[in-house]
Amino acid sequence: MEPNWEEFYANQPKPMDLETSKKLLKDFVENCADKDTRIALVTSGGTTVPLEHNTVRFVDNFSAGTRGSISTEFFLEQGYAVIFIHRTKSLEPFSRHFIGQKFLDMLEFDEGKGKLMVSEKYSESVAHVLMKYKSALKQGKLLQLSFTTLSDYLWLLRSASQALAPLEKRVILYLAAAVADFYVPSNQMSVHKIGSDVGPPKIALQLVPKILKPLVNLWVPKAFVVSFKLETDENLLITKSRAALKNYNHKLVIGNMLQNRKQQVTIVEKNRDYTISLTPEQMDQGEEIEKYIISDLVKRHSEFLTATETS
Ligand code: 9Z3
Repeated sequence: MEPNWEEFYANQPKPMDLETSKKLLKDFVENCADKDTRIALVTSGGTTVPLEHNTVRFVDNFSAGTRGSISTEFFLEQGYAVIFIHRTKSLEPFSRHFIGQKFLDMLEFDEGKGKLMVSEKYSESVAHVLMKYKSALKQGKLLQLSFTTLSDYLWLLRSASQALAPLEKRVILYLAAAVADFYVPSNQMSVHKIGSDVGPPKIALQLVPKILKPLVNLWVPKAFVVSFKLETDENLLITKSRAALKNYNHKLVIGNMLQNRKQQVTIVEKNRDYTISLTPEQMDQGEEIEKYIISDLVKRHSEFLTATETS
């Protein structure tokens, strides 16, 4: 039997900071009241599935938040306001450019003047990214909220969707987070660290309810919803993506393969599909596929807005 989403919310405790997040969401959405503002809700990174309440161990996945953080920058570039919901410590827009760099090597301190500066070598690149970041914040165009567990993610997703619902068709949901399919329900989880003294533990994972169903049908029925489908077997990508479209009745599925997700994606609609890819030369030049994905989606969102203007 398919797991029930209402039961999930009835049994999984809310994140402690949900009320604070709801207030931030409310204020952010009010700021986007202007009829011309379009908003993207971008989800990013993987969810954890804790095995214990006092969590020592958890199940996790590979997602680094690359897709979501880059896409957020391109949505902002296209004039969208963005709510970026990401896994704690996964990549974030703008700051991602400096991950892997030695932070302290980028700085210099002038003891005489008591002044801290960015080294000459880095100042142009830092200034370039910093200006974009500060401008997004100043214009009230970027809100970042974070989650760690599957349960936190699903609570936050619901609150964000509900906050955005009044903006109707102006909203695009871009669900790039790698969400766990299996979890241990709160009432079945060990309170303390699972010991090894009684032999190998038997951990029964249960199916996570398909949240796209209430999301598309109840929470944001007018929004332009785009989900992602991740596969490792190429033969399944299109059929599974199309099955998701049929099941949830949203606008688009972006299919991607774990192995080449930075180079190629397939946009799947009910009656057609097409590929967006980077050439090896574009890859070498450091181009990012998200630029082309977002530009395509923005076009599609515009067409959708025009086509439904009177409804
Ligand atoms: C994706 O497919 C994303 O593109 C990636 C991005 C997770 C591959 P990274 O963060 O990776 O850049 O490292 N996201 C959705 C994955 C997912 O869990 N989809 C569900 C499924 O495939 C449907 S919502 O069943």
